Amino acid sequence: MNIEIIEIPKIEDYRGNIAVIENDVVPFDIKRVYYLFDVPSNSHRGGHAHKNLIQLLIPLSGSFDVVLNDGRENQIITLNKPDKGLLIKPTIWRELENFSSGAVCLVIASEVYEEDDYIRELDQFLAYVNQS
Ligand code: T46
Repeated sequence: MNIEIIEIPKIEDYRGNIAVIENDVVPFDIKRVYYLFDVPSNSHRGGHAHKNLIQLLIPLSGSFDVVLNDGRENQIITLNKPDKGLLIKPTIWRELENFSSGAVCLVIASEVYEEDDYIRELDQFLAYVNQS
């Protein structure tokens, strides 16, 4: 599946840690940053795929599961370390669930927000990946 775990470089010392994301950490120019917070534990986010967008998801705090489907296989990745992010390339269906209390998901994105880039129906996504 077209995903990758990215290690975010960090500087550790007795005062705590700093993780730094510059452009060389992600394989795209950063165009947008957003974050999910105050997510109820029974909530599901995502439930769509992107045609072109590449994103890096980072659990800044707490944990959550990312359920992935590329049209051929499913995979579940638990994100729970703020120095490990999940890179999701285009045409992968994603759902985010099992948010722990206080979880914060930072997302670094390759494009600005564009609704036309979303495929929000699973059957349309499966038709889209099976035609290409
Ligand atoms: C993704 C997961 C991890 C904007 O106006 N600008 C934005 O940059 C974003 C991300 C959203 N919105 C609007 C669009 C909807 O009216 O905010 C509303 C909620 O968005 P959505 O239902 O897409 O939220 P999630 O959490 O299901 O998905 C978001 C991202 O959209 C998506 O790319 O991969 O987080």
